[in-house]
Amino acid sequence: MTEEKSLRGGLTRRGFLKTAGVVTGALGLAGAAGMATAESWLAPSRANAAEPVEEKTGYTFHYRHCQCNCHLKCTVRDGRLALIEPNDWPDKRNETVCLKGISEIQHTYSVDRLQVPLKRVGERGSGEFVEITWDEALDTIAEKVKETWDTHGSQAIAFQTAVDSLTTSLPKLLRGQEKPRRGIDIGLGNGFSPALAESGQQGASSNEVTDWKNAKTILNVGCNMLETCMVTAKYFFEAKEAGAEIITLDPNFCVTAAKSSRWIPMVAGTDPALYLGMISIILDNEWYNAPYLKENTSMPFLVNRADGSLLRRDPAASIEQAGSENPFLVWDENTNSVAEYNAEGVVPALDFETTIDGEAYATVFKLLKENQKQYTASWAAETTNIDEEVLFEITDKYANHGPSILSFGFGGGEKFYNADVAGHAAVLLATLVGSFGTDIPGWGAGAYVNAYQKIFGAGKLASWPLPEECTIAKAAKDSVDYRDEESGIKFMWVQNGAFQQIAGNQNRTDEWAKTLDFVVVQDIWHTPSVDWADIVLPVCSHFELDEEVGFVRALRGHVLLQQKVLEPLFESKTDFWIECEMAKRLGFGDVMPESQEELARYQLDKSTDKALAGITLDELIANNGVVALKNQPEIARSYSNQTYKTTSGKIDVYYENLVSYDQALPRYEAPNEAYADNPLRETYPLHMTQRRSKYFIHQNFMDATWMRQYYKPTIEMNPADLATRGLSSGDMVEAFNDRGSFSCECVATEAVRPGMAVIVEGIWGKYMNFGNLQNVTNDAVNPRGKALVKGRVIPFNDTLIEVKKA
Ligand SMILES: Nc1nc2c(c(=O)[nH]1)N[C@H]1C(S)=C(S)[C@@H](COP(=O)(O)OP(=O)(O)OC[C@H]3O[C@@H](n4cnc5c(=O)[nH]c(N)nc54)[C@H](O)[C@@H]3O)O[C@H]1N2
Ligand SMILES: Nc1nc2c(c(=O)[nH]1)N[C@H]1C(S)=C(S)[C@@H](COP(=O)(O)OP(=O)(O)OC[C@H]3O[C@@H](n4cnc5c(=O)[nH]c(N)nc54)[C@H](O)[C@@H]3O)O[C@H]1N2
Ligand SMILES: [Mo]
Repeated sequence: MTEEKSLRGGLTRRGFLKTAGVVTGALGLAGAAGMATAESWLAPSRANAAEPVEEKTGYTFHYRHCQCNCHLKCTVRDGRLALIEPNDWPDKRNETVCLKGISEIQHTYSVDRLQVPLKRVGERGSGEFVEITWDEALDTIAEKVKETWDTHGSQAIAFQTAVDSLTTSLPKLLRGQEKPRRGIDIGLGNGFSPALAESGQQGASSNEVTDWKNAKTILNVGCNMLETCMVTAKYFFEAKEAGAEIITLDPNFCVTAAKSSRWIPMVAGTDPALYLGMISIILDNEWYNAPYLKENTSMPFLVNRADGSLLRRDPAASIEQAGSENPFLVWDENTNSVAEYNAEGVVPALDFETTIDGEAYATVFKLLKENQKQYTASWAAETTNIDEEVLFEITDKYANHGPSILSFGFGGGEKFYNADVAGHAAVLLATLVGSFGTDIPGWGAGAYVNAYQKIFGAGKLASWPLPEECTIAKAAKDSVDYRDEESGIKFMWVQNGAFQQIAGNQNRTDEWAKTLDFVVVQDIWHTPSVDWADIVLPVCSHFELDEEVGFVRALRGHVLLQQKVLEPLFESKTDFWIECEMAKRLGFGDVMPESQEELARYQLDKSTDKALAGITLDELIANNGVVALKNQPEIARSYSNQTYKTTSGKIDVYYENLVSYDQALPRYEAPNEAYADNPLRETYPLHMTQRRSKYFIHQNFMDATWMRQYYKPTIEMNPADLATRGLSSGDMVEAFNDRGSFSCECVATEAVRPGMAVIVEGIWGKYMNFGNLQNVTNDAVNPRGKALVKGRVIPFNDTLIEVKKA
């Protein structure tokens, strides 16, 4: 089996075994006799043992980063995980598990589990460690934290976390900057969400995917939800069976495209052109919902043509002032004069211009029409390489055969330099046809890849109170990247996530990591980040606890509880325990709850959210860890009764803060590197994008052998592109550009558009022939990022490469 060989080869080359040579006696110390390989550790328990010696059932939740958060019923025999099944939920629609969940039986005991606290002895990045005690590890860290506070200030500490550890106090206890301008998953949201002032600003959809069955036309643009949010598959098919036409626009024939009613390929990175072209078609054919635009949006607001500012009652006041305090002005068709937009009886003109006190004004709508003149349907067709007739046809369906859904992903077009322009155009497009806040089911827009998780934020748990000095520092304002000097970071605490994931252009990240004063990595497995640590803290998996009750979560319309399935393996400790120990060592005494149980009770009992009213920990325990939130609609929808938290209280499609960037209304911007006529294409002709796979959650599960048998690292290319390079499937290739290179096998597939190369992101370097795929990815910073709500986006997908035989 070549798979087996490459796994073992990988391990011997760089990873665990070499490390274990330095960490003498690590296994013995961990008290896990026989834990030399996952196989031998696993052997004694069988899923269907005839006469189990000792059997118990435990309940926990699984990862959230695949957006699924399945609740698991686990059978433990002789102290070992033996069987994992979906747990019972009050709402049966949620009883889900996938191969990743089931395979935790192997993955939990993986050879790449961190077993003991480690201290770096070699050069940073070399991965040479010696084992130390927990006391030594935590004392060393605490000393370093205090030293950093004193010499550089607390904001010199950066805390990196994703979504899978539920500690809430540690960043505050460190008083550092949390996820400083991370640049991930915010690209489209940066443009989409300000119009709706949606909290979180991440482009979250306006309704749940459960509403898709009420739609007639669904445009799914660059979202592979059947792999990236597998629990939503049933709603996808429910919609299809109910007669919805699901049209997937994707450069590649992804799994979701394959199951859609129709797949329309397009040029990657041209999503803004797609949306702008559709907007023009809608305007030209007057397919927009004019009464909706007048009533619910900023389209009738007057803009000063000279400087782009919106006209207000008091023009001198700050633009942040609430709309009701300093109202925007519109042209009232009743009185033929300017009027406050929110005054009684005003009928605002939509398509209008006038001169007031010698200055020229036009409505937002009028300016939009002018702005769109350059973005004709034929321009959009040429830019996206979608047939003009097809573009017209799908726009007609979208506008005239609703209810319609506009769905985009957090991958794909999100990871381009121009993503905010696409997001802005998308929200405009959806607004033109009246998608938001309507009473008609099945209208909506946004990212549905995580929509099935309480879009209203229902189920807000109370947060544990900490002393005032425990407050997260704001990331330096000018900082657009961790690695900028302006970020001022000296100390990185990587609790969850990785150096290889947080930025493009890995070689630059590596250089930066060498300059840091101190790095802590707190993880379950030996990810590539671990090698960069000064101190490594081994954490319990979601199955292990040192008490009966663990973390609480409120997602998918339910409150979910993590309970003990297994005793902590090896020397691992819970994230919660680490947090409490740090609190003591940083001089905060006993500010933390005494146990996770006390924390869980507090979070539930003190919550002011009506959806949690009356739900107690005891009820959760009695119901195997799953209780439905109170009074939840069967299908959740945002912005009911047309309420928006924007300045005006209307959908604000005109971005006044971006006037100086000429982006108050979306103006087309090409990708940074992967644009059609980039001269760089002569040297690096292939456009490399990354995707996710149902077999992994980013870098998570790379060490899960039961999953890895289905996948090995490959760079996927169109057969024609392999042929011109004299390559065929299975050849070892090197992918490279000026930033760096990596090497793995190539595979020919018609699913990949000619001129493109696709790879699953997150692959650990040790499973590659050499290098990390992040070595080649683009890290260009769009200067507009500073003005965007969530800062600049990392253009991972905006990358050109060449591929040759290795
Ligand atoms: N199993 C699993 N599920 C996951 C994750 C995981 O790692 N594993 N990660 C989660 C996270 S954090 C995220 S951000 C989401 C992402 O969820 P998605 O957005 O669904 O993720 P991707 O796999 O990146 O791919 C989206 C699609 O975009 C296409 N694409 C590439 N470039 C372009 C482009 O320029 N335009 C258009 N229109 N399409 C393009 C790709 O071919 C791909 O089919 O997934 C989440 N779910
Ligand atoms: N080139 C390229 N890079 C990318 C992307 C891309 O498309 N291309 N996508 C980007 C995107 S969208 C995202 S969201 C990021 C995701 O990148 P990460 O944030 O790194 O995502 P995960 O792999 O889910 O990381 C979770 C880490 O936390 C650990 N972990 C899991 N559970 C726990 C726990 O309970 N406690 C602790 N302490 N640790 C735990 C896991 O072992 C793993 O190391 O990657 C980004 N990087
Ligand atoms: Mo993400």
